[in-house]
Amino acid sequence: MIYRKLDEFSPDFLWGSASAAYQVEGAWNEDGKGPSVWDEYVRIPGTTYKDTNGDVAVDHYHRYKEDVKLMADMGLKAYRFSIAWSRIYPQGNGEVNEEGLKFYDNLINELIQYNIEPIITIYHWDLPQGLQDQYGGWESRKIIDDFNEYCITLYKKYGDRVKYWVTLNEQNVFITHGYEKAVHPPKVTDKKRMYEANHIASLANAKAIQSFRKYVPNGKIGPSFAFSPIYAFSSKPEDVLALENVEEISNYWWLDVYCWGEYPKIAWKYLSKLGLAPTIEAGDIELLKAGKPDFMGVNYYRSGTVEMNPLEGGVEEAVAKMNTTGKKGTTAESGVPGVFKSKNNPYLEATNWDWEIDPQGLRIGMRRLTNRYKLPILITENGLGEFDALENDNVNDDYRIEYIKKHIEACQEAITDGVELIGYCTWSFTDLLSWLNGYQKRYGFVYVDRDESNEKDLRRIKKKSFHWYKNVIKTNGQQL
Ligand code: BGP
Repeated sequence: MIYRKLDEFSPDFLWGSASAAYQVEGAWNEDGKGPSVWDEYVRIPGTTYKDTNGDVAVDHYHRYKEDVKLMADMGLKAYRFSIAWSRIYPQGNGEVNEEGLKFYDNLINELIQYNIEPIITIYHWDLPQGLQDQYGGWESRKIIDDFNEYCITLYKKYGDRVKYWVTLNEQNVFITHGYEKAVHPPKVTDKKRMYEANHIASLANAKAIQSFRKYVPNGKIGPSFAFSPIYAFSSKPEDVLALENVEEISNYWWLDVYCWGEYPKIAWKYLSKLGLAPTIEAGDIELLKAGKPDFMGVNYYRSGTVEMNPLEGGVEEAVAKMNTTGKKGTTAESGVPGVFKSKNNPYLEATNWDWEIDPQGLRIGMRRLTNRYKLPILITENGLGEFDALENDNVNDDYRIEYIKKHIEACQEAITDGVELIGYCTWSFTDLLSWLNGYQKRYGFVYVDRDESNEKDLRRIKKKSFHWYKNVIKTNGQQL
């Protein structure tokens, strides 16, 4: 629809920003923290851009007060951050590390002092290495109880002050990257193991939500899903079928389980025929159905475009060669014969990392989610990763302003359409470590002076977008 007038953002709309522990904190082995799988993985030569790691990251662990002060200067309404499991339980289970709990306690209090709503992500990929060693991490059902214990510890400690909680960040990404594409730990390429580990993660998610009801009865909880709505490359029916295939296998496979406690029928049959569907034990479906979320967290960066891929002679590469250098056009084609083949969308510009820029895709995606699941949505991540140039202590990131502005407009259109949107968190507040792309792919409103080879002084410098977003918040989205 095209409207003459758009609905306004609600007065309590959460204008926020997000980060993740491993990408900002540093202090990787301080105050009793145990190693995570990422602390180990980054030490394997060649796994990350220029072998970067998060040992120091942007030193948020030591500078959180300065960072929160900057958030307060901006007038930020919400800050989404993750808790490092191995700060709380150094081995993943067993004894609690009080110093770890204290760090997040201080951070939460600091945020509340400035009226910034804390949004906790319980798990943003940094699994304690101890659990990987003890029983293979997400591949063992033992993790369901350990994750639940960890969650309960957090609920008891912070549930009095924190209303919004995110369970798993991008289960669809950490599972596919970890067990199919082998670009995240534990660096496995085995689809059967992937679908089994994924089912276990879904059960852990559901159990954590079930416990939440008991310990934080007035809170709101949901997972964050990496959502790319899919388009057909042409109006040819077989291309539309390819779109349906990818929605089934790459989106509904997770979303239906979160929201309905059921796997999508067509994808289930297809994966069963290939012997890839996960093992369902007695009680699993009941647990999934008992762990429904209050909202759907959406991490949106781009849409996807596909056409049909022939069974014989089609593109075989299930995993696109990723562009981790910022050299435009270095992403290779991917596809599954008989299912889909990825295409560049000729109507969309892409970033230097080949991510299509598509604000209407966000609106389309949120409408699809609303129609199918009828849940409120919290945008838990959206932003532009680009090279930034620091000149005379200024960063003129007009391209980032343009990107975020267009996506906020799409949010307002979606609200006018009838999407119930709780808030919008940009990725990210300060610059931070990009898992595979080092420090040169920047997302923040605040520049952090460091690069891959030199930690420099880690000074914080407000970019042009900082001042722009400050005004967006001040006018509750009326001035973009
Ligand atoms: C999401 C992750 C974030 C963040 C973001 C940007 O998938 O949840 O942690 O990294 O993507 O991605 P990248 O750093 O690869 O550009």
